[in-house]
Amino acid sequence: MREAVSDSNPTSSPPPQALLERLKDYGQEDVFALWDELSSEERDILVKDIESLDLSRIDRIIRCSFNSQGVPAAAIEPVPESIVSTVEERTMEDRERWWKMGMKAVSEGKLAVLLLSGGQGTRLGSSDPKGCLNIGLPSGKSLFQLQAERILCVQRLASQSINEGSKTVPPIHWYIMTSPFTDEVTRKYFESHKYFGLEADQVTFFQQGTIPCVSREGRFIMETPYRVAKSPDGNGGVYSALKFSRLLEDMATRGIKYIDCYGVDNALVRVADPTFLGYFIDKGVSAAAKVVRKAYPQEKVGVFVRRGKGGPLSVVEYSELDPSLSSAINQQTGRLRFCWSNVCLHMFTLDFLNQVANGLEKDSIYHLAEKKIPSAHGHTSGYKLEQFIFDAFPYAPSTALFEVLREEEFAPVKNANGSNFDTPDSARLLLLRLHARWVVAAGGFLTHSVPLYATGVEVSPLCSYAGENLESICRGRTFHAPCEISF
Ligand code: UD2
Repeated sequence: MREAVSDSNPTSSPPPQALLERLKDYGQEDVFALWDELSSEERDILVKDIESLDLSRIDRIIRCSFNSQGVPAAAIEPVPESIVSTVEERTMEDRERWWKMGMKAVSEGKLAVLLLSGGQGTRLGSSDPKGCLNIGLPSGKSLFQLQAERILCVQRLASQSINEGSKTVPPIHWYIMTSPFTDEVTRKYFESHKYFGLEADQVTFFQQGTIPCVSREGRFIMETPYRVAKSPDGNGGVYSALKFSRLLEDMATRGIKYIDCYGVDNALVRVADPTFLGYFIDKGVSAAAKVVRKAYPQEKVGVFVRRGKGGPLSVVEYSELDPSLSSAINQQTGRLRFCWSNVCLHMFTLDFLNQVANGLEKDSIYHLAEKKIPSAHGHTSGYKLEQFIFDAFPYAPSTALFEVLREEEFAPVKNANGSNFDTPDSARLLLLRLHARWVVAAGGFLTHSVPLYATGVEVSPLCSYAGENLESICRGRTFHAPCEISF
C-alpha cells in the first residue's frame, strides 16, 4: 500500500520536457511511468531525485559493467609465493624489527586508519551499522569500541616507545567511511559514547556514494513511484569518496604517509597494527594486504591471483570465482591452488590513494551483484552495482602480501546467530579463546563451568594489543571464564 505524500490533486502538467529528453537519451524514461498518478509534492521529489543523478556517468558505468559481463576474464594464476611473507618463514627478529619500524612511524604521525563501514549489514538481519553490534562479550563492547580501544592502545605503546620523555605522540587519525544507510546512527553512536576515549577531532566521518539499482535490462528500479532505488557503491567507493570529500589533501596536511584500511565486521582486526606497518615500510610497496590461508573452497572470501603470466596482482571475489578454480588443488603441496584469502585488511601509501583517486574516470566497470531489490512492485530481481576496495591492486606499482593466522586476526561477523558460520557467536568464541591463550601464556590460570572450547576470557584492548604486557596482571592469578580482564 503506497502512502500518498500529499492529498493535493495532481496537476495535469507533463514531466519536465528537458529532463524527459535526457532520460530518453539513456533509456531511463520509465522513471516517469507513474507520473500521472503522483501528487505535485511527489512529482517534486521525483524531479529532484533524478536531477541529483549524474546520468551520463551512471549510464557509462551501467554500459561498461553490463558489457564486461560476457567478456571472459584473463586466465588467472596463483600469486607467486615470493610476494607472500608467510608466518612460517617469519623470525622473531623480523617481528621485532617491523614492530619498531611501525611504532616509529606511528610516533611520527605518519599512520592513519581508514574504516570501511558503509555496508548495509543485510545478512546480519540488523538495520544498525555493524560497528554498533555487541557480539556478546563479557564487557558488552561493540565492534566500534573494540576498534577504538585498539587505536588507543597503539597510541599508548607508541608514546612509551619513544624515549624522548615529554615528546607526545600525535593521535592516530581515524577516517570512517559511512553510507546514507549508516551515517547518522554511526555519528550519534560515537558522540553518545564520547568517542570511546578518543579525541573527537581525531575522528573524521565521510560518506561514500550511492548508485541506482538496475533491472536485468539496465533500467533504474523504482523504490517508490517517486524515488529511484539506490545502494552504496561498494567499499571500492572509498577512493572517489576520499577524493570528493578532499580528505586525501587532509591526510597530506597532517603528514600522513600510510593508511591502514579495514572492514568493520572483523572482531579480531588489529587496527593500526605496528608490525604490518613496519613490514609495509620495510618492503617499500604501494599496496599490501594481510592474507590468511583459505579454510575451504567455498569460503566466502576473495582470493589473491595474478591475471595472466607475470600479470598484476588482483583479487577474485568469492562471488565471481569459478567453482572449479576454488576447489583446484596444487599437486605439489596438496593445498588449494588459490589459497591466499583476502580478509579486507589493507595498507596503502597516500601516494597510491591519490593515484587511484585520480585515475578513477577510466575505470567504469562495476561488479554486478544480483539481488532482490525492494521496489514499488515488491522485491524485484535486479543488480546492485559496486566497486571493491581491492579493484585498485592491479594499478599498484608494487604490492606485497602478509600472512596472518586467522585464529589471531580474522573473526568475521557476517551472518545472524544460528547460521553455520561467521556469526557474532563464532566471532565472540574466537576472541575469547585467543585471549585465554594470552592469559595462560602470561602465567594466569582459568577455571570454567562450561567446556573451555565454549568459553574463555576477554582482555581489554586497553591492557594488551596482541597479548603483550600481561604478566603483571595475570601471573599466578586465577580467572573464572567467561570474564573481562581490564586494568
Ligand atoms: C568482504 C571481502 C571479501 C572477504 C570478506 C571477509 C570485499 C569487496 N570483499 O566480503 O573478499 O574479505 O569480506 O569477511 O571487501 N562496505 C562499505 N561500503 C559498501 C559495502 C561494504 O563500506 O558499499 C564495507 C562493509 O561495511 C565491511 C566491508 O566493506 O566493512 C566488507 O563488507 P561486504 O559485506 O561488502 O563484503 P563481504 O563480507 O561480502
